Amino acid sequence: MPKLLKTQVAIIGAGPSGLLLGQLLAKHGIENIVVERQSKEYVLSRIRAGVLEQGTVGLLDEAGVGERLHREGLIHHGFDIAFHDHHLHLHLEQLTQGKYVTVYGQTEVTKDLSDARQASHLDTFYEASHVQVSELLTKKPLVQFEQDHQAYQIEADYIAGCDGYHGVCRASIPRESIEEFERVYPFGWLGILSDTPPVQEELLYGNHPNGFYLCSMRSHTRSRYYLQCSVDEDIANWPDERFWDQLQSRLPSSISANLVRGPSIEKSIAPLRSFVAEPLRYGQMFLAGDAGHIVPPTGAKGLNLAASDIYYLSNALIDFYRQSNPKGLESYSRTALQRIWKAERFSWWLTNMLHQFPEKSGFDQRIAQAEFDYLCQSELAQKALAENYVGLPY
Ligand code: FAS
Ligand code: PHB
Repeated sequence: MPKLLKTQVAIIGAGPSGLLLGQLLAKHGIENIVVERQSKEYVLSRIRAGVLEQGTVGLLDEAGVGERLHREGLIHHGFDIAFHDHHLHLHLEQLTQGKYVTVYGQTEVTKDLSDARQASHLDTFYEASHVQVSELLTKKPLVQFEQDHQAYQIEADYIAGCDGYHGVCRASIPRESIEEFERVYPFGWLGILSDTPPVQEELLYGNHPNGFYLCSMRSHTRSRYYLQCSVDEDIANWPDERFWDQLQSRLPSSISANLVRGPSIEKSIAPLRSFVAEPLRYGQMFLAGDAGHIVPPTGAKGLNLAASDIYYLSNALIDFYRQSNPKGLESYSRTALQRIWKAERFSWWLTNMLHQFPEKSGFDQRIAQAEFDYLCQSELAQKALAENYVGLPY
């Protein structure tokens, strides 16, 4: 016999989207339950995004989880782009009249959010299996799942599908009620984490004849590097030495000697895709974050788009419960999708400029070179890139 639970908002997924939504709703007295398929340890072990827009930082502050972020996060006023051996520095603060980004790993964001949720004693079910959502077109949608051999059923007013690209929520929407747009890239990113000082203080995105590379970091002593690799790459073929050799060969000659090698503490391959589902609502269920869209990580938009979705959805739910005003819920999908598609465009554009496409013709490669040359010569082009990188307004 299932244990019957009731709540106002049932949140599927304890990644950054789900946990951030849960904190913002709880702060306004809106009951919510989070249901997560994996263990808390597994969720916190994932190494993903690294760059936060100011809007994301502001939302984390509002959720009451900004203290460690402000203490340990690194403010970055610019970043570099290299094309073969040519180096361009983008002064974000000058190009955007004072905006900047913060380098603080998604792992830390998720940890801060899950610690805050635990401290708030809010209902959270980790290691939930057989998660199902149903009755989505009724006023009382249901979430069913099992945990520790006990069946549960949650009756809610609304369901927030924050369960990522491979989650159950989007998959539960009838095919005729949702449209999906996708572009799969013919390569992946091979990422490595190492306790070594970053090769330079700010991020460096590079396009080299052997492929894209990114030099990022988590702190002054922990580096995060990525190499473009083939989409079916076997990570077993990438011992640390091969990674370091390949990265060093792609770096501009002016800094390659500064690369400090060390043992990898994490190594993984992420596929790259652009993906959007429309609309981001089905009956009483809303999709937010990776459950509704995916961007190639080139523009550092994935996590930040999840944050703006949660900004729109949390405010819409607060207006509904506090002011009996449903307008935000009715317009959530349209409002969120407007910002999503602009971030999809930016991420697609930067990915095309910075990666080597196996099937690309000489014409396409010269277009990518011309994009970079135009960027180097035009402050207006740099301003356009910078305003997207720091994050377009909500
Ligand atoms: P998430 O995928 O983070 O979280 C969804 C949660 O739902 C997970 O914990 C999952 O276990 C859970 N779930 C799934 N199915 C469920 C079910 N049936 N029932 C219950 N729970 C379920 N973005 C960047 O900006 N920069 C990067 O470098 C970057 N690298 C990435 C690398 C990888 C491998 C991936 C997959 C993504 C990367 N991203 C990056 C994007 C990433 O940061 C996402 O945008 C971010 O995790 C979005 O957060 P959520 O929407 O919470 O989705
Ligand atoms: C990262 O540090 O993981 C990172 C930074 C910027 C990106 C993608 C990933 O665009």
